[in-house]
Amino acid sequence: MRRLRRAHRKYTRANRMLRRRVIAIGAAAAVSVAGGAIAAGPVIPVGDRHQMIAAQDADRDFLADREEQAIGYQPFRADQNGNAFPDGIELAAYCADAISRLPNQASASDPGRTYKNEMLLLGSELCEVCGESINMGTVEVVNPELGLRVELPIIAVHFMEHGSFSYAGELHKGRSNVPVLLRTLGIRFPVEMDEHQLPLDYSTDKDPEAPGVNDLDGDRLTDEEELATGLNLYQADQNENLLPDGMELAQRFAEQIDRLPTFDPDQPEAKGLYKVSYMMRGLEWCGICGQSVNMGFWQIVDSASGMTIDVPVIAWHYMQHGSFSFHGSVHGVDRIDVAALDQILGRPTRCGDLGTLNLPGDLNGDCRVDFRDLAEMAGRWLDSTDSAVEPPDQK
Ligand SMILES: [Ca+2]
Ligand SMILES: [Ca+2]
Ligand SMILES: [Ca+2]
Ligand SMILES: [Ca+2]
Ligand SMILES: [Zn+2]
Ligand SMILES: [Zn+2]
Repeated sequence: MRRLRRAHRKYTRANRMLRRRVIAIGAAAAVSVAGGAIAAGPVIPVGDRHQMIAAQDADRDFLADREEQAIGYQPFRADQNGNAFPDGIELAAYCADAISRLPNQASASDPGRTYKNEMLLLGSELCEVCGESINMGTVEVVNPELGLRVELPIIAVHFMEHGSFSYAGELHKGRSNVPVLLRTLGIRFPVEMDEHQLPLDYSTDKDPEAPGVNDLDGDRLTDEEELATGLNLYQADQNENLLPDGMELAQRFAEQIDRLPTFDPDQPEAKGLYKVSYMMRGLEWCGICGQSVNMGFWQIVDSASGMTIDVPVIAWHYMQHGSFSFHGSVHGVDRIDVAALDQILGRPTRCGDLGTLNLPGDLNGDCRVDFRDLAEMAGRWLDSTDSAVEPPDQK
């Protein structure tokens, strides 16, 4: 607890410092802060007094039941991604972070890009929780591509930084429209926006051909890959853990590769699933973060089926960041064969893992059939007039 409090104090101090710096240098500086190659996620504030439980919030995760329904979250699970933060707090912090990174005006080179208009006024209001003086103006977020815009009082963003979509200032009180804000910002899950997650049609001057790809659900797995791996084309987060499935699979495969026993090419053949290390005397640079890795590769071998697949170290670097597409100085722009990798590595089959089915009666998907499922059922029953919902077996 003390550690959390310290982290929180550090977070608020850093925030205050940042704000002071932005005021001192002027608005233009805020843009360059966002120009760095890698965007680290926000620090999630815990146990902050700014956080207020919304009305009708069954799981008390700071998202109202109706909001959860609108954004496709589960109203009876407070921590869907299992990282010990209530989902609403985390999501609010990510929204504040995304707003702080937006450029201040429409971009001439990329007219579809989302931007913000800060409309400061000559006057401020006090935060009713911490007493901080906040400009009484508003910030408008504009998504030209979707034709969406939201206007928020600046005090609302202050509360979002503290993990709350509800806000209370001297002048402005209320709650941000969570579904509209998320849609406008292009946020669906509280996950770090990491620039290693290359768009599926990513190309460079050197590698101009981008593969023609469809990704119906936008989870960074192509339709073809979803079909080949038996995943759902239409669901970006099939196991409902708030991680887009393409990202999740890439990270999981990276971990699995890491854990495989490693052999040198001149060692006698091993049995089972293992990797042979073909490291080379040379480095390769990542096109996103500039980190250098060995320019070599691992050959993954399954002695039972005789299958092998080569995974360049640079591809593994990108998979750790949640991307099957990669861009290195030696291997260029390419994408790993997801179907082949899936076939050779196999997928873990614990309940809740991607591609596994829930137990019958496990309505809230927490891998247990217990009283919580009854609560879920009661909730669904109250919400719907559909009398076809039957109670789960009680054993
Ligand atoms: Ca809730
Ligand atoms: Ca929830
Ligand atoms: Ca997809
Ligand atoms: Ca997922
Ligand atoms: Zn405050
Ligand atoms: Zn990198």
